[in-house]
Amino acid sequence: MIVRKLNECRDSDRLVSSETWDSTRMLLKDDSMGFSFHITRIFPNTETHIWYKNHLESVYCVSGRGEIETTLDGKVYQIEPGTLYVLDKNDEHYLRAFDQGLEVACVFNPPLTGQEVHDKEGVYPLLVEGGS
Ligand code: 9YT
Repeated sequence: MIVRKLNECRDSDRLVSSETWDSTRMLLKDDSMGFSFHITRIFPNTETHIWYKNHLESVYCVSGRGEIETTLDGKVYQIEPGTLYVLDKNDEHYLRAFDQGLEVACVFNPPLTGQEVHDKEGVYPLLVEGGS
């Protein structure tokens, strides 16, 4: 049995930060579950370019509002509490958080090890801009 508390994880090296988000990696590869689990905060009024070429990811919105735009076809999907989006095709996308920011729960397959650098993951924070 594994039991972890978000606040305790945030006080450890499980918390990683970027220009436009931070993420607490509550479950990682060395837990041997076959997936990793993260609580990620996307900062208010930001846009992040994300392309996880080597990972599948599901993202559930706990709070806040934003949108996701898939770069291949330009489709825009609204994100609100209760929305799940699934990058089942390793979809390259822009993730935008509006005024309140976003808090999301993310699952990765294969699991992250915790050592990934952003470029290797395909995460490229771009810019901070006005929100919608
Ligand atoms: C929203 C999203 O894609 N979050 C991913 C988790 C975060 N980038 C991390 O832990 O690396």
